[in-house]
Amino acid sequence: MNSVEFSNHAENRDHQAVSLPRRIAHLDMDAFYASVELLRYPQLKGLPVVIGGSRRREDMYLERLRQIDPDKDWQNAPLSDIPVEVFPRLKDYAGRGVITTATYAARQFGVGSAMGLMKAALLCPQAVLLPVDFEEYRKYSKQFKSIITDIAPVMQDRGVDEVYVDFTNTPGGQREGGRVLARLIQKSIFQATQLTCSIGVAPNKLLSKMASELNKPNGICILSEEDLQTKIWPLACRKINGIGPKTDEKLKSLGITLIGQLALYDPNELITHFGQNYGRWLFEAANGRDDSPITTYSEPVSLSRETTFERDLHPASDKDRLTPIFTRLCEQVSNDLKRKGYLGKTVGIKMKYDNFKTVTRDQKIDIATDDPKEIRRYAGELLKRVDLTKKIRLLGVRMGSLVKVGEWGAEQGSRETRPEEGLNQELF
Ligand code: DCP
Ligand code: MG
Repeated sequence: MNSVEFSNHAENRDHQAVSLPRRIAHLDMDAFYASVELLRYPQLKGLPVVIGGSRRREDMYLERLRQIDPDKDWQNAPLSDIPVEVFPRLKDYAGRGVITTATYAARQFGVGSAMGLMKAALLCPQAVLLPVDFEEYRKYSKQFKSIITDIAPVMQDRGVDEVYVDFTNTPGGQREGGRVLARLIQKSIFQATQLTCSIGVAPNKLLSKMASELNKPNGICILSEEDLQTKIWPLACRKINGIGPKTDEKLKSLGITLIGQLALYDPNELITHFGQNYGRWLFEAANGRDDSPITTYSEPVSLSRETTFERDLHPASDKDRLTPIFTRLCEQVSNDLKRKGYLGKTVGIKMKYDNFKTVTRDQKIDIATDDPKEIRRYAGELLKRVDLTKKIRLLGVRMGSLVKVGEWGAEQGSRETRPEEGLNQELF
């Protein structure tokens, strides 16, 4: 898995003479990774398909394809020619990978994001299992976002498959409460990519995010303040973006499960339990109030890569396996930095033990870097600060305190490549 954390900078607020009612859209692609895969393999349309796990050897398929039709030139055949029966099935999976997403046909069996593949195999053994291909998803992500900004330029990127768009002052953005523009965006994305998305339009970001889920897939939901009690209050508190599992548990212990209950709770009580800021925010959010701005530009604050092993590994006895994995993670983070044009000034590692306890360690470094050897050296140093006597199931490397390559200025020129003195004494 790779991940990017963002901090928001420039914010965009319109200060126009005539103030129109705020119309904020949230757009979220439908079963994104899976839908992109179906563009390659249209023969899988309508079938349960889950995305997860790692890539298998292509030549394994070739062998099976040759068995099916020895005369066909499979090397040069279009991917859409691959017969459905050749695709790997969930029931044949063994390992500890998790589902990133599933097609709607697969979701009917109760499988979905974050579920272990082997657990999902019990629910839907016949589902086709495809590996993740982030490159491909990033490509489509860029494409659908650029279609949106051509139509409505004030857009906030929220990750690979979702954005907020300010319709307020965009031509047509007020028509039918935003439905006309939402339809145009949906249609334009579909025409260009064959991908569908769902859009919610509401007076603020908080409500629009919930609205976009209400008519999924390929839906539009226009939400006004009057709809709050009928459409939002019956939903579980977790549906509010900003209420995580821990808060949800705490709310439940107070007898609050639905947003409507939270909205009618005594705000002072909430402040007692959750503190001044968060307690107040919970109350306001449940009442549909949110004035957070659309931020149109964001810089990553960190880039990280991590991997969960097929089986737990011990730092001493599995050193030979861990060393290349660790080095590879550093190289991947380095590539991510280079691709995005950043240098990092903090190196961090993450380790999850076989008892699921997670530890992280990080260290500021003198000169910002994107060099894989440097990252590897500092990350190796950090290993000395964690317990290496227990088996581990996950290992991660992170670079933080990022600066744009060009903005690092004179110091960048003096960046020295250091000797690899640390490598010999590495712990793994
Ligand atoms: N994703 C992931 N791990 C998760 C959740 C999501 O890797 N635990 C990835 C796969 C998804 C993409 O992020 O395709 C977008 O996440 P969404 O929550 O928007 O899920 P989908 O787009 O797949 O489905 P939906 O139609 O419900 O939006
Ligand atoms: Mg989505």
